[in-house]
Amino acid sequence: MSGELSPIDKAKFVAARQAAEFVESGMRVGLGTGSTAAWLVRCLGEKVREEGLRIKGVPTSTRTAELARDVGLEVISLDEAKWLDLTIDGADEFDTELSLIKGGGGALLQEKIVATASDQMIVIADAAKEVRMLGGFPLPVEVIPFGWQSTQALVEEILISMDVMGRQATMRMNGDRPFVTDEANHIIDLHLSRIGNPRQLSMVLNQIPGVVENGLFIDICDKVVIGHSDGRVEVR
Ligand code: ABF
Repeated sequence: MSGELSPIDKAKFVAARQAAEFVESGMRVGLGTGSTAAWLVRCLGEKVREEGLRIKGVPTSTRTAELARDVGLEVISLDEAKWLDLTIDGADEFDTELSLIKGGGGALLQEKIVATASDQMIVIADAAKEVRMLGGFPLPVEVIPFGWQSTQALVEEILISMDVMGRQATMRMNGDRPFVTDEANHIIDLHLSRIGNPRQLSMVLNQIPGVVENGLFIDICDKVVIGHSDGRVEVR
């Protein structure tokens, strides 16, 4: 399945393969989005076909749902599952407290809903995703389309009042149109460089009426499986 991989893909693959070992028959499993999570879905597909693993998967995006079905996983909705044993997903950044930035792939809302409806969340990532302080990766904020420019102005005002480093907020685009999420919303990316107090920033952002959710995942992740390009894997 893995063939000849680039160093970064090898790191993602070994993390995903290791994390797949935490999945047991009978589990309801949240399936993340992104290239690392795609490796996980393929590894689980292989286990279903070759080892008789029986699981029900709840995808966090239409992309992941398609891939999961293609590799032979049984796919159900979160409403059908109601609660999950485990979610495994990628991340854009993680720190020593296992706080995360997610949403670079545009699926943060479903990812957060699925992860918080799970007994356990495991993040799979290549070693380059580890940071001392979150914020180098632009923080995605999902906003409803109605009045998004007013919402963006409010977000910018709040960043100024919080004295957060780097205050640029940009609408994510898809060609010449705003990017549209699976939930028909838009995403504003915050270019902050460093986020000194992620918990406070997350709470303040989510109080703005047009904001649906933001990409800071705090106290959600239980474990990180880190893949290295030489094939080593660390679990924290
Ligand atoms: C999802 O995919 C996201 O929350 C995160 O933005 C992204 C990570 O992508 P990749 O695994 O391709 O680096 O997990």
